[in-house]
Amino acid sequence: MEPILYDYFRSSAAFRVRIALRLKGVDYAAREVHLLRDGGEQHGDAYRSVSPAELVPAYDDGTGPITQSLAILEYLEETRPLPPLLPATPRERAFVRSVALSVACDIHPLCNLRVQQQLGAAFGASEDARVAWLRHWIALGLRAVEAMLAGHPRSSPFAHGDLPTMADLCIVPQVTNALRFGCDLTFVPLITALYEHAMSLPAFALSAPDACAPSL
Ligand SMILES: N[C@@H](CCC(=O)N[C@@H](CS)C(=O)NCC(=O)O)C(=O)O
Repeated sequence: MEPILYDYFRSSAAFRVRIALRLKGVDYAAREVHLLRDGGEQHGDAYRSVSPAELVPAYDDGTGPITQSLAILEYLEETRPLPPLLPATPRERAFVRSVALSVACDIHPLCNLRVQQQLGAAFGASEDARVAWLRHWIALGLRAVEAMLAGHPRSSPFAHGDLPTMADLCIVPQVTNALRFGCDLTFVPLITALYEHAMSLPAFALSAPDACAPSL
């Protein structure tokens, strides 16, 4: 069966997987789960049977749905090893994973849609307050990632040398979100250069929200 990606164009977690699928040349069918329509299609019974956590992405190649973008990336890496998204040695892989997890575990969850909705519903946070929240956590997290890159001998043009890895697949969507929310990125020059380089490549540019927005 043709693999299915349960997807939403603005989802940065799904963006990670879209890049991986393009880099690895996997043809797939995107199935939109609209995170805002009708109160959020992720909360409907149909999608809950795919993702009990009610989050995108999910990926199903016929073996049953896999949730969590990093688990999907690892699965793709094991089942479709070329081109690799992890480097050759355990120490290098640890670096790549630590950068990827810094984005996926330390920044992204604080900025998720349901967190923003709860800030408004339970604490009366205004739109401005929610944007300030997002900018705060994104800046804090990206500052850490910038320092990790600065301490790494091969952090150009990608986080680990000449080829994209899971680290870049997490950084680039996070920067896309940061730009969307008007974050000042002048204090993270390595990340900014990495983003610009990555987005000059089709696998990244064609997976970005602007390129994947559903046509009206
Ligand atoms: N850790 C999960 C995070 C998934 C996630 O939070 N997805 C967001 C979109 S980027 C979502 O579905 N949000 C829906 C909501 O907050 O209701 C992963 O990496 O896949």
